[in-house]
Order: sequence, then C-alpha cells, then structure tokens
Amino acid sequence: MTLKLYAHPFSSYCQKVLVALYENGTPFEWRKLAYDDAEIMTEFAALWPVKRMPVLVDADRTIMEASIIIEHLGLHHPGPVSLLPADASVALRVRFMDRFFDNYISTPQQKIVFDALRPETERDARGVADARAMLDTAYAWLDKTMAHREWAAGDSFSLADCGAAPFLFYADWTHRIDPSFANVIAYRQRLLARPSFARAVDEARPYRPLFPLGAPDRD
Ligand SMILES: N[C@@H](CCC(=O)N[C@@H](CS)C(=O)NCC(=O)O)C(=O)O
Repeated sequence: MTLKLYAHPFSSYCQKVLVALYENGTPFEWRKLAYDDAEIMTEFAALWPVKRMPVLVDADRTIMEASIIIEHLGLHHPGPVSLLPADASVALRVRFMDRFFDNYISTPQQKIVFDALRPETERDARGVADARAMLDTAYAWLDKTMAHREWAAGDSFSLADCGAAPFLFYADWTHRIDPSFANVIAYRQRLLARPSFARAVDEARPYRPLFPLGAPDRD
C-alpha cells in the first residue's frame, strides 16, 4: 500500500518529513496541496480539519504532526537510517532538540512570516518584536550547544536534524543569523549539504517568489 503525503514542497514542516523520507529512500505518493485546487483542499480538510500540513496517509491510518509522522515512518517503514536512537535516554535528547527547533526556531520564524502576510492594519508589531528576540536567544543557545556537535543531538543525523534543516534555512532568511554565531552558521551549511535536504531545497526552488519577505539570492 502506497504512503500518501499531503504536502507542499515550499513548506518547512513538509520539508522536515521529506528529509526523513529521502534519508531512507521511502517511496510515497505526492498529494500536492494548492489553495486554488478545491478538490485536494477538501480532501485534506476532511482528513485534518486543523488544516496544517503535512499529513501522511498510511493505509487506514491518518498521521498528523511532522515529528509524529517521522516516528511513524521509523516504526512502520524503517530504512537504513534510523532517525530515533534505540537507546531511550539518547532518544530523549533527540526529542528535546526536535522540540527546541519546533518551538523556538520555527514558531517565531512563522510568526514573522505570517505577520507579513496580514494587511498592514492587522499587523502585530509587539508579537513580531518578541519573535525576533526569541530567535536571537535561540541562536545564542544553539551556538553554544553546537560548539562540539556535528548534528543536533550528537554524532548521528536524527529526527532533530530533519526539522533543524528547513527551520534554520528559513529562519536565516527571516531574521539573519548574526555572523558571530559561527557554529549555527556552520551547522546550517552542513544541513544544506546533506543530500536529503539539498533535494528538498531544489524541489522548492521554483516557489521562492512566494516568500513574503523576499527570498534572498543565495542558498
Ligand atoms: N505542528 C505542525 C505544524 C505544521 C505547520 O505549521 N504547517 C504549515 C506549513 S509549514 C501550514 O500548514 N500552514 C498552512 C496555514 O497556516 O494555513 C507540525 O508539526 O506538523
């Protein structure tokens, strides 16, 4: 039975799952979401009324939330690359770093981008300033944390790196990582060089004009 992924190539949370799929060469069918395609959007809303992508359909199961989808893939469609260590306490470190990237890199990054999509009269200047401050705090903490690590949770590429890749990619476009955070910048470069993420970035290239703050001419 084919896995079906409801997703868009330019979405960071969808790229998080694409990295996991590409790491293991897991076959799946694209169900590409497009706001002007009423049929697919109705199908998607019926699966997940919250309407946040990605969503994975695996036979009679519908799985939401990128981290849970990646854990589901590891349990039911394992490949050569294990993204969650078998050792429970090492796995806990991976899950913590995964939460860090979702909550303190992606959430403030999305806040800034979603705010830019609002009409000017409905913008939230205070919320955006708080989001920028959170990104600065998160970059500073991550810079110290990555000083002696190759990947987010240590020596092995994991679930945490699947999210870190797109989130740091877009966070830097949204709120530039200060050059003094050399460990974060080097980690972001390692992620960009990882073939699974490089493929996701290439597939999303045609959509760069959609980035509301203007995509920079790099990466
Ligand atoms: N907590 C969700 C977040 C997913 C999410 O924020 N997806 C964004 C795209 S990156 C989305 O669906 N945006 C559509 C919208 O806001 O209407 C997860 O981990 O999968």
